[in-house]
Amino acid sequence: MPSEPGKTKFQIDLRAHLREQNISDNLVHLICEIAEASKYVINAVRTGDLGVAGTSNLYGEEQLALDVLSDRIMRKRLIHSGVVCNIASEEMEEIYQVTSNPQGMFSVAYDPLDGSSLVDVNLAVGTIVGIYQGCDLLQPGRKMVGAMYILYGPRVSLVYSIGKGVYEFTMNQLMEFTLTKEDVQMKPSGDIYAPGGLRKKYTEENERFIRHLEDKGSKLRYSGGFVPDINQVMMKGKGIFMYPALTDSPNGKLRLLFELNPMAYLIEQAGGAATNGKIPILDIVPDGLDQRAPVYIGSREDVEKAGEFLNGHA
Ligand code: FDP
Repeated sequence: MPSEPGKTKFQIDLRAHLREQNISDNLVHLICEIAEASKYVINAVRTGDLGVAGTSNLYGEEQLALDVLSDRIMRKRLIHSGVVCNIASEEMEEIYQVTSNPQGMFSVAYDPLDGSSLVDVNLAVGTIVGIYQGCDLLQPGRKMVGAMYILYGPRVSLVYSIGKGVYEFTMNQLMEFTLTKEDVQMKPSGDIYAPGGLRKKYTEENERFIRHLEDKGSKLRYSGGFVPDINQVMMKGKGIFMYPALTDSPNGKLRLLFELNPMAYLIEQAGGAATNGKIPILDIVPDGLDQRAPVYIGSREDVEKAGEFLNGHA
């Protein structure tokens, strides 16, 4: 990959890198706008009031909960980007139409602040984004043209793919995203597992799968934040995250459009896999914005093994 004159490859910033990817100017613009929005989200996370919607500040103005504020930041940026057709967010009940003309436009499904219940205990949270060409958001995730997440941890990192591998950028002291990892790849199997959900509500099949992971020497590595937990699996290049069906919630907890599809797209691009136990997450045809699904995502062989346990073949 050619570098900007005077810069080594790993100092290249997001915009310069995207311009080298042979994609439309609109898509470059969109990804950069989302990256810009994330700078305001991280500022809100670092300095904002902690999830006290409905309370007033010193001036008697109503305070917004951080997830609501993050949603407004993202939505405003997307609306004014000039390249977005439809927007769906975990914080909105309906699709927000910016324009009905799909020409050269993209639609975006996002979770502005995933894991917001972790902010008050100062754990890592993130923004998750899926990008579709045109105006249709209710398509299988495999139709996405790009996906990304921004992780607000001790450092801020942005991990994206437009179907040409997975790249990680990290925010520097000037609040620019510069390339820190390219062509992120998952190993076929790993020794980390991150299991969401209350274990006493696991089905017998999931219980047996967990015991299998423990027997093979996998270590528990679960923070309770989907973005940092996936980031760990992806950047260590091994292991599995799961949020299974529970006895009282057969579709698990995590949402297909806002959480699972973007992460499944990124993990598949890194050579991993993501399934609901029956079919790949990216092949699920969504029947609504709020659709949920069980998920097993990470190293390919570990995800396949989950399927074997769930389908009684193990
Ligand atoms: P949160 O409720 O804190 O917003 O989907 C949201 C999410 O967090 C994910 O980030 C996380 O993986 C999951 O829920 C955690 O759920 P459990 O506490 O049930 O494990």
